[in-house]
Amino acid sequence: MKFKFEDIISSKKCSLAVLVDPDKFDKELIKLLDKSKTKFILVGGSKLKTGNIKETVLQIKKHCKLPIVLFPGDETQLCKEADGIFILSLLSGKNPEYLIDKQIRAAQKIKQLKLKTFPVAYILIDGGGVSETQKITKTKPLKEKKQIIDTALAAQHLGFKAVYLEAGSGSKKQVHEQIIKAVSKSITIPLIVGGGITSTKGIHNAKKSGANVVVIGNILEKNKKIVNEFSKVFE
Ligand code: 1GP
Repeated sequence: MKFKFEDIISSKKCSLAVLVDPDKFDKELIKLLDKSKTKFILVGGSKLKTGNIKETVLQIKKHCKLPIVLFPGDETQLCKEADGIFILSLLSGKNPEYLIDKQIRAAQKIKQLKLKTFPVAYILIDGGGVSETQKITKTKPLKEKKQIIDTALAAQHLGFKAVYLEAGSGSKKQVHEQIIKAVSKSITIPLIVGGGITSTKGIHNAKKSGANVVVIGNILEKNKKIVNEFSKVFE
C-alpha cells in the first residue's frame, strides 16, 4: 500500500511519533514500538557520528511495520528505503544554510530517490538551555509568544504542511502548554511538538494543549519500556 502522510499526520487527532537516532540504534526498542501506539518513526540526528541512515532504516523495517519518515539533520541523511521525508526549514533562525541552502543541495537527490516529501516549518523554542540544534545551526530559539504564533502562521501562509515546535532534543523543559495552545488555535495545519518530553504527564499536556503529533526520543534510550505507558495516552 502506498504511504500517505495524511494517514499519520492530521490536524484532527493526536499521534505519537518516536525519533530514532542512528547513533543509538536499539533493536529491542524497535520491537517494542511495533507493538505500541506509535504511529510513525522519525529517523535522523543533528550530527551523526557512527550511525548510518540507510542501515538504520533497513534494520527498523526488519523488526517493525511502522512508516519511517526521514528527519534529516543535513543533506547527507537520505535514503530511498524510507517511506517519506520531512523537508525541514528552520524558520526560527535567520541562517540561510538551514532556511533553504541545505534543501537546495538535497533537491536533486530527493527527486532521484523518489522520496515522498512533506514540508515542515521547524521552529526552535527556548527550552531552558543551549540545545544541540541551536549550537549546530548557530541560531537562537524563539521565546516570545507573539513571535512564535506569527512565525507559525507565516509558515501556514507559505504553504508548509505542518509546524514543528522543537524545544531541542534532551532539553530541560518541553514547549510550554500556553505556547502549544496559542499556536494550535492560530493555525489549521497540523502541529508537531517535541523536545524534552519525558513523562506521561508531559505527553498528556502537549496532547490536550492541541499538539497533533507528540515526538519523543531521548527518554526511550534510557527506558524503552516506558513507551507502553506513553501508549495509554493514545488509546
Ligand atoms: C527532537 O523533538 C525531538 O527533535 C525529540 O526530543 O529527544 O528530547 O525527546 P527528545
